[in-house]
Amino acid sequence: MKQAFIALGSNLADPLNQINIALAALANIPKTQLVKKSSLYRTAPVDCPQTDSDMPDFINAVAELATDLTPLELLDVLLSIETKAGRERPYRNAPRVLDCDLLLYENTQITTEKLTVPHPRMHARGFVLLPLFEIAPQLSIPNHGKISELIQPNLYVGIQKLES
Ligand code: PH2
Ligand code: MG
Ligand code: MG
Repeated sequence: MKQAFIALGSNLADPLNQINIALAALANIPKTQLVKKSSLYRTAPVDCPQTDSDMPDFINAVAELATDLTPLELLDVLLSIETKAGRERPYRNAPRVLDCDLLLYENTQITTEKLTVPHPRMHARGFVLLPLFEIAPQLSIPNHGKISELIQPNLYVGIQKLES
């Protein structure tokens, strides 16, 4: 089976509940096992068009999967999980009930219109790196090196790990 990492995020319609439902949905993907899941994190919005005061905080988490699906098959399943949660896309980085991003698939690099792996902004985002580091401290990210070296003090700003 292949190793894949997924980032989950929500800041609408009871985000804590949305992320727990999404984790359960990941555990039910065909030909796939949920290997690990991170804690849930409450995170301040990053790169969102509304001012931070209007924009609700996110709940974020990361999961490790073992899968026999191809990256594009997995992407389609993730998009269907988002759709089932009621995801709409009114504009870029709009508030969302569920965002389900394929971060990494083995050590492969993919650049197509539909899919870019590693996820192009993951190496600079605390809301991805901190939960990812929690479950995979030895990980290396193609083109960006060891996750342990990407973790910098500034990434913790605006991020709170929730007790499980
Ligand atoms: N997702 C984004 C943009 N900004 N900020 C936080 N805190 N969490 C997210 O999941 C997030 C974001 C685009 O997908
Ligand atoms: Mg995203
Ligand atoms: Mg997305």
